[in-house]
Amino acid sequence: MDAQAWEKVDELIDKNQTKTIKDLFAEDPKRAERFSLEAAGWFLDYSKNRIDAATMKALVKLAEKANLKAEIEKMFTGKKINATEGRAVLHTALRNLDPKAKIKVDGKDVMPGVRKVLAQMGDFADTVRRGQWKGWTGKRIKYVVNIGIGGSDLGPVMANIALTPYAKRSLKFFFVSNVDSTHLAETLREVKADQTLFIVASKTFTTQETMSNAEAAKAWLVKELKDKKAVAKHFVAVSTAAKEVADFGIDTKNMFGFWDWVGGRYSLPSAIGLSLMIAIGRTNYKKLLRGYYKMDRHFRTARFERNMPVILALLGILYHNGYGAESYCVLPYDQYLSRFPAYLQQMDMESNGKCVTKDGEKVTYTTGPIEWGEPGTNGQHSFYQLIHQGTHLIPCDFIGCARTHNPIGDLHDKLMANLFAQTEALAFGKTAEECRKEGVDEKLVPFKTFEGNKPTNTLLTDELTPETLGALVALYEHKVFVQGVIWNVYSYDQWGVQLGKVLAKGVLSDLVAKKPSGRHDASTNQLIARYRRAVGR
Ligand code: G6Q
Repeated sequence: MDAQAWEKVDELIDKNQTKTIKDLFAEDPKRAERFSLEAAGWFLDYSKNRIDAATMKALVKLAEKANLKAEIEKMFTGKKINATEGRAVLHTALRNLDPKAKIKVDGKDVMPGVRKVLAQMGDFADTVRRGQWKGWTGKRIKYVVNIGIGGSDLGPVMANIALTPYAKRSLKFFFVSNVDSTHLAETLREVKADQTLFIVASKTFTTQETMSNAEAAKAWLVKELKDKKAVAKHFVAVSTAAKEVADFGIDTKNMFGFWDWVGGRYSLPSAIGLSLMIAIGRTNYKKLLRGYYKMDRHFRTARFERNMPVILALLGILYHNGYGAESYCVLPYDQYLSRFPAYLQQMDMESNGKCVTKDGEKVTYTTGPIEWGEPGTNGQHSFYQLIHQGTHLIPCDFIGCARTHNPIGDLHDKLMANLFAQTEALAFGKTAEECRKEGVDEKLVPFKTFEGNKPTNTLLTDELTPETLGALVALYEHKVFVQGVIWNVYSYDQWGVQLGKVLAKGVLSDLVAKKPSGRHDASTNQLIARYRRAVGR
């Protein structure tokens, strides 16, 4: 992070210390308008923040000093910005709907491959949706089970729930991720083998959890249908690893490929979205891509002062580095977005949870905020208390849709009233004086006073559709990118995840060995011994 540019931001924080959000609104009647903008179907009101024009200018300078413009171009044009893995970062190519686009990696245009896989997915999704894809006994598919984990699970799960109103309801979708056998067992109780399609979604096709679940599902299917050949009719793969897919017994004709330049947590618009495409159909899927594409173009072309992902990123940095806010909260007021916070959690925390700069030096500032959240209004009845009156500063993003897919009486008005009221209360609070005017007993005044001055962003769209969902995901993807650029960290590797994949193998061998090696620390050895005793080994 550029020290000089940051110093300026810091100075302004100090200077404005005494001004609250309430004061800022009182000073400038045009503030709401001034600090709002529209992009790709989303309206962002960021006026309820501890900012003024000078702070925003200083923050934009920070982005400029990080060469953000050039970095954005490097990503969009396929430069190998994931240097620790020697890879390009091109999830934007997956939704580039310009028929003339050419994007080269190692001298080869990736776009023909992107279009080909998309068409292959569309054809396959059609055959399943129309009942033309027959299982081993000749029955049509009714159940689709996606087996994958992390980036090969969270996106499809989140989007499958989000786009329920667009899904073919005669098909039932399940997502098995955890290596806890309960996850698979409970799913298999819900489906019938002869009507089930398993999608094994794994970029590497070596991930322990996914491969173990896929092998177990295969064994179950063969047992149920009493023929090994049935596997070809009930298993397809989404992967970059053709050999491993063939070794598993899946016909590579039924493999949907993607590329090493698609990071797991950015892979929803790749073939990893196959289950989603089967659910919503190729036309709606294309609309999802269109939404992504609109936000991509906005991000690539808008000046920073009017660039939604850049603004969200800069505000995040202001609170994280300037005010010491360790976490931020994402609060969708839409039940269909119930898994959106979990999806963002991976996107943000796996990308910027890094403590070493691109030069291999330890960072001298904090990076990667903790991201969390729940749908409203549920959260209001649990953790909002701490946001309103606790000792931590937790900036929040509120997300709402003007129209509901399920109008029932005035429920939706009530939902949205809660959203708006929360941002109002968080920003403006309630003074002791106001409490007294309401007749609050003097003894209770300190407890019923709300400091306010809590920053929020509000994101509104007319309706949650495939297009607006795509734009929303892209908005946060690019926000995370911008923060990674400013913090000067590599956002597209995940060595911590890789470590987990290796560590468990060593322990597993000791859980099952005739005699454990005893090579771990005393605590781990004790836990292994206790487990072995309990299971009779
Ligand atoms: C995402 C991470 C990680 C990954 C899973 C699954 O960016 O790399 O969450 O997606 O570990 O990996 P596979 O798709 O290779 O099974």
